Amino acid sequence: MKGYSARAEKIMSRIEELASVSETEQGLTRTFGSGAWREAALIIQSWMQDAGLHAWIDNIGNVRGLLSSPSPGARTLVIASHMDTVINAGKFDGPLGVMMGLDLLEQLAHNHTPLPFNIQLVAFSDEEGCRFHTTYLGSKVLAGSFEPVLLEKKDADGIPLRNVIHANGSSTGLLHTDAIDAAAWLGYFEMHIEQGPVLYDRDIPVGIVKAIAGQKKAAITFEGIAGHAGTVPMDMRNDALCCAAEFILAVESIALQYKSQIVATVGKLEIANAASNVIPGAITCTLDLRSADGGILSEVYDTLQRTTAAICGRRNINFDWTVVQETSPVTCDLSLSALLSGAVKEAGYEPLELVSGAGHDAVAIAAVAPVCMLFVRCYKGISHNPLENVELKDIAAALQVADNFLQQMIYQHNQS
Ligand code: HGY
Ligand code: MN
Ligand code: MN
Repeated sequence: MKGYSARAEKIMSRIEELASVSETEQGLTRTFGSGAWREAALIIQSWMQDAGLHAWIDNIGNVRGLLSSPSPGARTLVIASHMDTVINAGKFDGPLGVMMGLDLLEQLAHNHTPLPFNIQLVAFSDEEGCRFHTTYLGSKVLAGSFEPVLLEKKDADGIPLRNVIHANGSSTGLLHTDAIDAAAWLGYFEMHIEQGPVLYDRDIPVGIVKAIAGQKKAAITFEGIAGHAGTVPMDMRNDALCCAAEFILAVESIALQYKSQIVATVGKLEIANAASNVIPGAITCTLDLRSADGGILSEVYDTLQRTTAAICGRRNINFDWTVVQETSPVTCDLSLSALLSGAVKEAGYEPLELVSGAGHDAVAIAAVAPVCMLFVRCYKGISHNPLENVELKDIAAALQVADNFLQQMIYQHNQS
């Protein structure tokens, strides 16, 4: 179970290969249901099969590889992360966890390690939610919490999710059969880049995730009156963009008041019928609010809604506020995290606990199973950016920790 450097190099070469599978000429973009997404799924499935796993692609596009235990009625440990990306992404966010999981199972299969529990590797099909603006589609199906209403979600071209699933040859009527029954779960383990600067600043290769921040996401539309840029006097305008600008600065200033507990981002803004000589009449933008403290999250969210109403009232602008997603903060399982902490120490590293500001598929799985996560250091914490980078030695360190963790789990279950 050694040879971590060689194993890390194989993982890195697979990550590089997946990074070349993109729906864009320049950069890496691989969103749900695209040709590149389908191509990557087939590549991952073939690697799983070569590793000796029973592999298949389910109806939501998750790529799944199973190592079965000889014990009848054995429960299942899922090791997973996602294969979809944001727009112009880095190559490690998601694929690192899948490729490290594939390596772990490849080793177990190669060594014919008798397993007291099943281990299922999953490459989730849509964690980022970039195409349909709702995240965790793949992990929700696995957890049995996929809401059929999501099938009506439309992408920027007006194509419903339902159609994309059918176009990929899958059946929306069978999505419920792809869930792992709640009683069958043993636990969930995800390896992921930290996407923050702590491990880099502390010069530690790995970290244990204590909790995952809760999120409230909204789409907000500001409706003013479009007009001629040359003829409407300044004090007679209903300029939707100026209203949105005041809203955006209010988001920043309110979040700064809670800066140690919350982050707030307006990541997308669209001007309807934009033209340099037209007073903007309609704006749509997004709000992404996160906190590990559910109370603070709700308090700031409510404050922002009231503030928005006041700004629009003063400016005589109508606004519409639509909730896109709400997820409560998730606490990782204490006993699995304790095992992970022991595995970190056994590998000779300081067991540092971190809260994840980024969302992960573990959030959806936490509803049905105990979850734990191992963070891997990334360059200056940069992520959702082509500059995202991970060093081979840190992949090797994380593999050693993950091996220790799995061996501990196997040992514990053989004792019980
Ligand atoms: O937005 C997130 O936290 C994750 O990258 N989906
Ligand atoms: Mn991710
Ligand atoms: Mn991401």
